[in-house]
Amino acid sequence: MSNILILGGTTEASALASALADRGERAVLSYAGRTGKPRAQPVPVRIGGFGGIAGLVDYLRRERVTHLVDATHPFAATMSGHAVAAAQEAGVAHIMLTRPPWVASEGDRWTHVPDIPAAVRAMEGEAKRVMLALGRMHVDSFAAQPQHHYLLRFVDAPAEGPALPRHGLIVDRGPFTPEGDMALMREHGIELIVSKNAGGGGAEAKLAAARMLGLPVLMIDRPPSPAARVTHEVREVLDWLHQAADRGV
Ligand code: 3Y8
Ligand code: NAP
Repeated sequence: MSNILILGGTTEASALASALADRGERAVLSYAGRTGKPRAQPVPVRIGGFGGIAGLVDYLRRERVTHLVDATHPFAATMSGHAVAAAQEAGVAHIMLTRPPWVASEGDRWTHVPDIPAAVRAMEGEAKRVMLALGRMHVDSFAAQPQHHYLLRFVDAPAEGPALPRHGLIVDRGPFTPEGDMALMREHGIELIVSKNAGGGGAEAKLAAARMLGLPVLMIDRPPSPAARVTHEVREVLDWLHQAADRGV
């Protein structure tokens, strides 16, 4: 009998949880606890860190997890590194369920930067109206470029105001729509969008909106991903689970 731990926080993780619930598989979805009211799931949910690699190894052993599916966001690099190491140490089958990076298409005006600090450096220059669609965790880095007016979008209302002298704040969770993001960009006179290369469908609306409005995008490339088995398809995770089970792992 499989006992699956899904490291969640993405559209793909939720889709996998639904597929496993439909099949009556035993699974738990794990959130870090970054948001106040994470989306309800059709499988049991646990919330909070494990306590590093050692904490995750203890959890895997204590809960007799048989399969670990890392379906975290491509920028959740620490969690993904811990998952590979802990699965190895605990002898638990491991796979990453992620989504391919976005690739610029006809009409896109993207400038790629390797990481958040490079994005901050690229913001040198005269004041602009910028949609900083990075969520809450990295906003303070942009205080180094206070000349811009930033439009921020957080999942939850922050306890205190962001450390940016000129900003507007939207509290909303995705998935978003191109029409909604176009209206937002027009309403706020946005001249530049800053985005992580998250991939997937839940955050790409802003890219379609930028393309339709002919706006430039500063695209932050993903951190390196650990060496591991990777798939982009829920179907392939289900096949893997049965193969692994057949092999008795
Ligand atoms: C807590 C769980 C689902 C998953 C939905 C996806 C899509 C909507 C789009 C913009 C970009 C951003 C942000 C974003 C999206 C999905 C997905 C995705 C981007 C929730 C969720 C958790 C989080 C954490 C949150 C971060 C923040 C990032 C907002 C739930 C809603 C910007 C990433 O306030 C905070 O501390 C928020 C932190 C990490 C990045 C940041 O640096 O602020 N996601 N987002 C997860 C946990 O606790 O383990 O509350 O239900 C999940 C989703 N957010 O099941 O439907 O699949 O990516 N999330 C980015 O891509 O740049 C918004 O505004 O255009
Ligand atoms: P991170 O920097 O890679 O991880 C930092 C620490 O947070 C981890 O070491 C772990 O703590 C804890 N953690 C992370 N994900 C967890 C999970 N699913 N369950 C339990 N603990 C978790 O992670 P992050 O970038 O802060 O992302 C946190 C969550 O938000 C993840 O679920 C991710 O999928 C989701 N998310 C992130 C982004 C983003 O842009 N980063 C976007 C959308 C969704 P311990 O060391 O104590 O175990």
